[in-house]
Amino acid sequence: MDLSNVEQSPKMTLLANYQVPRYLVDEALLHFDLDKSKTRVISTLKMRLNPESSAGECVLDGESLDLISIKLDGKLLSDSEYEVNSKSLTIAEVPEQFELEIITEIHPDQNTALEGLYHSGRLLCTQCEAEGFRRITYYPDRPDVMTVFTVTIVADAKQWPVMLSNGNLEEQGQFNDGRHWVRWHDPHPKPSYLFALVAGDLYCQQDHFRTMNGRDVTLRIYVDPENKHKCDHALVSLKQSMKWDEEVYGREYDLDVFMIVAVNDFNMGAMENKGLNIFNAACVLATPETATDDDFYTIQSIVAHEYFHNWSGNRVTCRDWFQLSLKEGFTVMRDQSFSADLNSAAVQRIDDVNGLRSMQFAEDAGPMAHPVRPDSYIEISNFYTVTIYEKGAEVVRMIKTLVGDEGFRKGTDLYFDRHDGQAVTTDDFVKAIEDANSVDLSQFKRWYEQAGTPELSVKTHYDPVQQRFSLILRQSCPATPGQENKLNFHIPVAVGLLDSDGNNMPMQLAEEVTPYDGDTRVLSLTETEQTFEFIHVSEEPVASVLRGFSAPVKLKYDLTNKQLAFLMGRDTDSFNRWDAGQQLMINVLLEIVDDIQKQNTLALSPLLLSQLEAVLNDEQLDPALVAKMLTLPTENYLAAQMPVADVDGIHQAREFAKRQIAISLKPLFNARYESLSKQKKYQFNAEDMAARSLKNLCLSYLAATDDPLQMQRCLRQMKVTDNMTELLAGLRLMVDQAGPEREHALRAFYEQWKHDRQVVDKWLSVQAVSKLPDTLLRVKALMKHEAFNIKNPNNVRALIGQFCRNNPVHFHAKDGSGYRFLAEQILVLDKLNPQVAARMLGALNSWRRYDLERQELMKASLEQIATQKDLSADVYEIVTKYLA
Ligand code: 0A1
Ligand code: ZN
Repeated sequence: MDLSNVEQSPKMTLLANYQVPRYLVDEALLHFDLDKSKTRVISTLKMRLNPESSAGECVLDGESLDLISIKLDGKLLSDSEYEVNSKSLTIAEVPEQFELEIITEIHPDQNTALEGLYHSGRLLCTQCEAEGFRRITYYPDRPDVMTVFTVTIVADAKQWPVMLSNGNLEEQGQFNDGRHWVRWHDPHPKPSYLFALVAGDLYCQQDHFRTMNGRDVTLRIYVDPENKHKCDHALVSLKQSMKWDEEVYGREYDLDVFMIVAVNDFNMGAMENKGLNIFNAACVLATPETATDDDFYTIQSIVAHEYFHNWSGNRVTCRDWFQLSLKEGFTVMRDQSFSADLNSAAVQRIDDVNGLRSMQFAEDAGPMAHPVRPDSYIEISNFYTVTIYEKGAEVVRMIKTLVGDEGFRKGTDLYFDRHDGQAVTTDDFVKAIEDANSVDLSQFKRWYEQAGTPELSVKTHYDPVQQRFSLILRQSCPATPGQENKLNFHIPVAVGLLDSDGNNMPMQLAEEVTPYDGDTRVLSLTETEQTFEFIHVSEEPVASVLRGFSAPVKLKYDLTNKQLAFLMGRDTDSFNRWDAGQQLMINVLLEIVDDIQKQNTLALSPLLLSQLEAVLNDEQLDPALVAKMLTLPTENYLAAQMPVADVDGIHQAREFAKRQIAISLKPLFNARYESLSKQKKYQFNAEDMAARSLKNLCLSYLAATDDPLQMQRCLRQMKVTDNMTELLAGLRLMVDQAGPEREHALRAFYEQWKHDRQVVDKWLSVQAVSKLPDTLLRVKALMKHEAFNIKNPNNVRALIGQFCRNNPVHFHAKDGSGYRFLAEQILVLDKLNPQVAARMLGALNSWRRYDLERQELMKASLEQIATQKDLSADVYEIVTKYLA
């Protein structure tokens, strides 16, 4: 019986209540008799009292398990000697050192939550982070219990020819009855969340990597046979990651084999199980024909991310789940700098900041706001958030900015060295950096403890007689749930000063005797307000503040549109150039929204137009940057800039601006499109990707002119291209124009690609984000299409998720239809897969930022969910926090 959902009023876990585990597990021998409907697990645990604790009952976690028997030191326990409930198994008395043998049965094919051991397509696989191992067997399922695992798997040899677990393959054999067995041993002690098992009829592509100390590591990717042509990119990415981690962090791989498995049903992107990473198929499989440049890019970074966890997460792991950002923030920061090193650093930074601002800032300003190190949770799965990951990465990045590249490396060396094999805290991480650099980061640590996005306001003053320029920096941070008043942060603010020709000016502070050598310098803001006074400043400069986005703050710096245009054209910091352009666009677009509200005639700022023209004409500028600089902020991001989001006004303003830009610069878009259209075989490299991104951007502007010829152009691009990047870009534009061409293009696309799940998900997504008025009806119809299965998280994200998150005009339709649709789907999903259901709720995170009518409608939907009986802890936690 599935007991996972019976308990109501789920309880809160507090960091303040942390206690060391009472019993430790030195060794775990797991024996699996695999079958998709009933798998038998025999777990033999060598346990002992933790010397840091004191004797008492032994409590093991366990959920949705059929308990068959328990033996303590070889003796079968009777019913009275233990107690089981839906969450745990308690043995009243155990000696100081003992062996437990527990037999349980589980039902992988009934596991739609995709936690623990589950059945996906034709394979069996596990997902144990954060608390899935307790759905496999009774165990102290917490990251600070680290164990050496030996895993034996027995199964029918025909149905399950490949059987994998962590570590190295020790032995294997055949039985006479058609079954076979394997034994895997992982010599590195690990927490249960890193356990993995996979079985199925899988194709394997193999490669090798020679480590810096000359050890040969076998690399294997396992996929469904129909995907055997899709492994090359992931293998290349893996080798790049292994090399980069050696060169940049001195980290070498530590087993003889490294395996990656692709599965179709997966709640997240991928999982770093020791030596056996399991990936959502969409995050690892790619060919130029089936995957876009963005997919290739993302796959490279996720492969790297999971690989980097081998040190930042596995060798040194988290003491408890409040420390999740210890591994995630650090590892995201590592994968971001890997991507920056291998591709364009400027584009990487722009994308990272764009993502942070649009997702994390919204989370930090909403009802689920929590610190990078939270101090309470109801359901830990809800804390795999953009705050833990992306803001966590920014926090580590700031540490690096403060201690410098070399200092940071010294710090991470000490951290890995000092804590290898341990389960530690974010405080331990910071301490290692402090000790290696003799710095004091105690104030800085507030970034881990306080939620909310700080505001950084900038004022300047120039004294032409004294030739002094003052930069007055001020910080504040809004209240967040449970945190009324905030203490000052330690904010690293990177600044440069530009003269009227756009040259960097010297930056000598008044208290310094020698000039500062460099174009950008990092100021530390630690008080509420500080003035930094620069001397020998020969003309009034324009300050370029927060270069490279040196801290995750909201910058309040009242530059005029003219000054923004100047920075957009001249700043030597690429990030700030882009950012000035974005701010200019925001100013212009919000003015248009205002004109729409006042029913004024609309016009587009000639200043913006001339800046965009200059960028488009700049042949020296990386085409990838040109494309970024010509991209208007999203409707969602614009909504977040208004006190009350005006959904329809924003949509109309953005469409208007886009069309005006397109019409005004049409000859230029045309020319650039044509010059980038020289047929060239697809390659995944920064230069070609840049060209494709600019080409597709030009096409999207051309399509916005409503010139019917441009639709022909989209069609032509779809016909002649050899890659998904250009094919999908064409389709996306066609899907926004009603008419027979649209229907034909969609049908043809589906016919061509219906055998390919990754491509079919794209087909669902483009329809979900269409601007056409009947989109919700279409989405509902697609839910009945053969291409859609509500049990598959990728399908749900592609269709329902895209509609709710990336189609604001339709999701926020005034009649509330979008909200009612979401609520209905969440209630269905919650019974199947609580994690996916809870994630979908995120679309309502900012519900209090809309007009009162919409707020009422959203609230009604939230209440409809909240009053449902037997909600999962996942959905319960989010919905109650939203309504609080
Ligand atoms: N540790 C993984 C993310 C992950 C978390 C939970 C999962 O299942 C609920 C799966 C994956 C990572 O950071 O890549
Ligand atoms: Zn991770």
